[in-house]
Amino acid sequence: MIQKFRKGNPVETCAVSEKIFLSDGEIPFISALGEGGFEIKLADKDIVYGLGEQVRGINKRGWKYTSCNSDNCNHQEDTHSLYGTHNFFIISGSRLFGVFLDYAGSITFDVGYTRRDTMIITAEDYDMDIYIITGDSEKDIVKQFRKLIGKSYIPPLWAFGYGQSRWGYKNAEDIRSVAEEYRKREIPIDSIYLDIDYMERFKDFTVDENAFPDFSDFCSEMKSQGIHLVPIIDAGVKIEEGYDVYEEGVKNNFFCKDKDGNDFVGAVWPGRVHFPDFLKAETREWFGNKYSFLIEQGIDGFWNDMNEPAIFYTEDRLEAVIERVNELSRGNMGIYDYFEFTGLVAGISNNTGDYDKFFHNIDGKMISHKKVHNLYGYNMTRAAGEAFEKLSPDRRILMFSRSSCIGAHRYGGIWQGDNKSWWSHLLMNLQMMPSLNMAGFLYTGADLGGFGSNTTEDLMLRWLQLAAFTPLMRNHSALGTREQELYRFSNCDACKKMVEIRYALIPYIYSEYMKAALNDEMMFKPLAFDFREDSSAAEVQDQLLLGDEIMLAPVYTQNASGRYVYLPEEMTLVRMRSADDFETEVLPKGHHYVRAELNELIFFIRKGKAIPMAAPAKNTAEIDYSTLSLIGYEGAEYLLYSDDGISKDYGKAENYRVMKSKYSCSVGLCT
Ligand code: MIG
Repeated sequence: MIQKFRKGNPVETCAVSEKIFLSDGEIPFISALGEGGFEIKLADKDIVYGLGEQVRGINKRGWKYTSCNSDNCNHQEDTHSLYGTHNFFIISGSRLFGVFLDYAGSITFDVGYTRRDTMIITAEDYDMDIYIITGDSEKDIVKQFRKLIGKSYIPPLWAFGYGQSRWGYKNAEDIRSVAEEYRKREIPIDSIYLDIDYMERFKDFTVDENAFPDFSDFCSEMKSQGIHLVPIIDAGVKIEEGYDVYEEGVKNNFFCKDKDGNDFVGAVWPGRVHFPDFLKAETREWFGNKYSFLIEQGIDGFWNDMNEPAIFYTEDRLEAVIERVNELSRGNMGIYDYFEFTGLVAGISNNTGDYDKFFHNIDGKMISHKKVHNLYGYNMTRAAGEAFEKLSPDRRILMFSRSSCIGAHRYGGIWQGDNKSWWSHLLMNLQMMPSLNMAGFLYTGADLGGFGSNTTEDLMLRWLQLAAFTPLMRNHSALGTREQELYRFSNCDACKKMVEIRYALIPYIYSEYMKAALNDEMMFKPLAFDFREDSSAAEVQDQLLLGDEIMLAPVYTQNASGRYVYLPEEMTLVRMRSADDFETEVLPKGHHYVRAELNELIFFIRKGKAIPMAAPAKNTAEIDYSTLSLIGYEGAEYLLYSDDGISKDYGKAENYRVMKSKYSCSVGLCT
């Protein structure tokens, strides 16, 4: 059951796509605080699931999280905000209920941080809709919530293939050489990403003609090798006379305004920019149609970046800081002056104080950006998604964004932002999957190998063993870091085998993705969502269930040749060195130490279940669905979903077929 309550006069966020009538009376489970906030009592063993893109464990208890979309490349235990806002959580234990706060501004969830037995929710103001969802189980609550917010975005099948990206590829030659190196070693690949350097001086919807002399020919050349190019689009539009996007935006009042009604100026990669007012339908339509510039040249996938929006500086803040720094540096700088100086300089970028310097036009009213901050990236992606419906009515286009809010899940996926090449971020990648699924984001994954800092070949190999299962499987790294294309490493052959395993698993991964999307379900679940009565399962923070068939328990520590795993029931361990070199072993319910050498990917098949596997393929187009095998338990059935992977008339009866395994598979493949 879903109950909706309203406080004050909320901004329409379009997070919810089903109309629900307001309930009268008291809000259950939540009590009001004097200042306008809320509190929820937590019993000793209550678990708090959700909050989407946030640091820390699957159980969110014991920290303070703020929904305020931030371009923050420090994803640490003490981080409060990342790029997305997903104000949905479930409390499970002494009571079971879900809460969604439909709100566009900054909001803080103190989940037993100040007092272990209390969750305290405070916001900038209390103009918000509050949804309380009750149900039989966590899964039931998630399903009701997902129905409320509308169907999740569905990408093309090729977006489930391996993608290679790096900030620093400069021109067609660089891209060709990446493709060539993968081809030479026969490592499967479906996509190569174009980061900001493909543009002419970082201008959206331009291509640098020196770097890519004939872009559409280059797209076809890559397509003929089975490779999709995926360009980045940034939120800020460069201020430059003669640049059509800038000029049209100014002429039609498509940009956010400052307090005097002038187009607001910020600085990002292109230098001085205006920010499109994506909260306006006309701006969305205009900006969304601009993607056709690239679609017409053969592009069928995009990633939207810098859309929190990230602001390197605003001119007035920069001036004020420089002035103060000049004052401070006159004479001998005392130690406190020195700290003021470093603090001021460090605080120039992405300063939340800049959010009330610009305004959106919502139904003719000027609304401070601060009040609707978390809707910005969402509406950039929505602009693209709405336009794609018209520009490409019959064929899916890949879209994923950095910033998001609930609602954006209908238009695209998200990647998990600027992580680092740290072992702890491999674990974080895993821990974020279920909370993102709860919020409707199914197409997701982290920068494989780590974005910032230098990766190592063992981290890459272990990360591949998790990313082999995430819908987005993209190796991406930052300018200036160690190069991390798989062919850079001495263990390239082992890495290649992990990618081959991914391709063998794609029929299963795609099938589970589609079932989750079409039925408003989670693809990745905490163990306790299926093993509700098992108090040991409730504690597990480093394993996940994938669909109803698999349990994941990747190794995420360095120099380990195995790990402890908890099995909530008997399962079959699968230890794979390559798609056709693996062994299986039935393990009883309980705690186990499971061996997994560096080159061995381990996962578990649940009791009585089986999963389909394909023969390894060079890319998704070559996966042979006619010769799938099942591995798993004797007599197990698997409901396979498959379709052409590109058209939009999914979910027809003929897309489903039941596969049945005839033999016990503890000795290997069987059909
Ligand atoms: O200020 O486009 O998260 O994936 O490589 C950095 C350059 C801007 C941030 C994205 C990252 C991308 C990078 N971008």
